[in-house]
Amino acid sequence: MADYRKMWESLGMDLETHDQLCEVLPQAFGDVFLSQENRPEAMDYYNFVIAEIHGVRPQELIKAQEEGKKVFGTFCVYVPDELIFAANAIATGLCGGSQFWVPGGEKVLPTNTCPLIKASVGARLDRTCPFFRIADMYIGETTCDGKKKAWEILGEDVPVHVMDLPQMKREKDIKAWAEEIKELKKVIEEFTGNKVTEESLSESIKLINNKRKALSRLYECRKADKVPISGRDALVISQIAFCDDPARFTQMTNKLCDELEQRIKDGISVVKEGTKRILLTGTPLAVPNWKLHNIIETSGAVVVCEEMCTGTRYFENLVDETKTTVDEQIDALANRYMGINCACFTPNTGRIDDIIRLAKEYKVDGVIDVNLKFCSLYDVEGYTVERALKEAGIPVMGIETDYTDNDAEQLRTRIGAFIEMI
Ligand code: BJ8
Repeated sequence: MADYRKMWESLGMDLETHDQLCEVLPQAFGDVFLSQENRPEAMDYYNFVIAEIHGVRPQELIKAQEEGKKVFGTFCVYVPDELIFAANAIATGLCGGSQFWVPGGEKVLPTNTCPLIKASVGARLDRTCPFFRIADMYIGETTCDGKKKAWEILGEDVPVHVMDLPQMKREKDIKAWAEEIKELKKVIEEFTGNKVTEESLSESIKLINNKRKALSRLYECRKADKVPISGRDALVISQIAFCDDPARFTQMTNKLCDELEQRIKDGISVVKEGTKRILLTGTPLAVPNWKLHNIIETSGAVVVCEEMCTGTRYFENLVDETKTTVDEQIDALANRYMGINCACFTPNTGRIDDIIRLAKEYKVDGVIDVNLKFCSLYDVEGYTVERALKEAGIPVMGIETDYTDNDAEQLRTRIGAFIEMI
């Protein structure tokens, strides 16, 4: 990795602790990714992004700030990035996926809080992630109780705007979400000093839709009988989508898809014939959480789809590009974002329908329903998910895990047995 110490220092980071993270990440990436055979050549770009994850993109963001742009750190896939880019600002995802940050979060949060929240808070308070230092403002939402309270703690350290996400999907809830988006527009305009116009919003709607289309094309390739890309590689691409420059990400992902489509034509697969195909569903896998994919794919199966926020929930459904006034565009945004099926909604039958549909589309042999420890939303919904899958005759296994490696062997045994059985 190039030397970014000066930059990290100027961000007020704790260099000593951060060095420990820099030491373990390349090893983990090497073990999980570079050890794979027959990877698509276009993965080189994503390898580079991960190798330089605390360097290249942070440097770009700082340069943009020097040119007068604001950077917004966003937490959940309900936050409409389109508005941020339309105000000539930059959005970057902030969810934390490493155990490294968890103890920092536990200093201020109860231990029995989900690791995603603890890691995100720890990354900020321990000053060990450049993205958390760079963001001028954080945008959170009211998806779950843990996050709602975490914003109050983070708000003491950095400006935080919280969007009040409705928890039902009635007509009036969609209207309420449109109002929240309008409110966010005001906040962003004031903070950046830039106006969101019909033209700029129309442009950014296209920009983000194009990213969705590229991801959707990637997932389409994973439906092929001969699987052209591993689940691990697809996962890291989904994770990078949250922080990369959207136009470049789209271009690189389309380039990768060209290669994958050629592989499909040539009948090239990254796994041998008969390898069991798995759909993962549940709580998101924020970067660098590669644990489950790694276990599954080194136990004789391949992950072909993720019904997750680091997966189909992130890119399915486009924002209507035909609207011509800002108010109509905001309604279109509200409609698209309220179509995401997070377990914080009640009822959330759309998610069950999605899982069954995806299981068929990706021709999976089994579904693994994963829950991050202490996330009661997905834990409770697991009951309905697993019942529906059983009724549909699709083998399913529920697991609960966190970011540590303590349960890796136990998971390997259980997942191995599941793969044997299906
Ligand atoms: S839209 S899944 S990204 S909220 S896992 S922090 S819910 S306790 S991450 Fe999520 Fe948005 Fe929903 Fe997706 Fe809380 Fe559960 Fe933790 Fe969660």
